[in-house]
Amino acid sequence: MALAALIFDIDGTLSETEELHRRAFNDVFADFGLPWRWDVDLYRDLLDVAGGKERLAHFFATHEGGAPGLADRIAELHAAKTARYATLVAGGAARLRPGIARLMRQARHAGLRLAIATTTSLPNVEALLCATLGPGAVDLFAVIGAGDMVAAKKPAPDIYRYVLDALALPAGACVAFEDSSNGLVAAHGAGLPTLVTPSLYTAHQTGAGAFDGALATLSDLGEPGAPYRHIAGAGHGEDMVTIEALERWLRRIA
Ligand code: XBP
Ligand code: MG
Repeated sequence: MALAALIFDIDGTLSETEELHRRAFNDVFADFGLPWRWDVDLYRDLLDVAGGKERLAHFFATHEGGAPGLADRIAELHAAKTARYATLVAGGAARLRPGIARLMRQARHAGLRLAIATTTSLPNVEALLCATLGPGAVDLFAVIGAGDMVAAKKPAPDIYRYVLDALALPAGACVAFEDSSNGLVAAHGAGLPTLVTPSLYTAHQTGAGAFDGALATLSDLGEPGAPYRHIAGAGHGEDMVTIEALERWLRRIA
């Protein structure tokens, strides 16, 4: 089946945004006079719960005997966090990971469609695309599936199914790009061949058996003169993810 679309996760895949999410959560805790500051180790564990609102609810329910009254203020705290995140991103705090802009450009020239399938809220997607790919970048994407557009977040496959429905394409005509095991499970649940580029917060998941079944697991997508490091699956002995390489790797598993 011919390759027709690339579907990208946002956080950790397009950019190392989780550090900015963590900062935004902590800034909001401080603004609201709340005692918590999430450090890197705690946040890595909290990322097992996909979605900022769900993460806050989980934290409030499981830490320091719960946080009376706060369960009712999650929407308010999360809205403030989303605004803070957008300010950080608009200020230039996020950069695309290696190879992302190059591969997107190549895909568009080849007539492929681009899509997003993410747990993060839509304003975060818009802020990141605008800051990294330029104003109007949202229009480069045929479909953006984000946040609460589906009831069940990753690792449920719902957001990928939503995007496939909107693209009106079978999973076999697409490749998903993910950075986490939650994301891989979600993409696989929708039947998508998936390329994994582990990120700062998911590198610890790169053990034996991790990312099993991924089309390829690579350090990043590679740039001219800055090859990716091959971790598992397809792409051994090569240096950059290109449309030609993806088509070749897909033929091998067809
Ligand atoms: C990313 C997430 C998101 C962000 C926060 O998961 O879990 O929740 O951390 O975004 P993935 P919101 O990369 O697998 O989509 O606070 O807007 O939910
Ligand atoms: Mg991710």
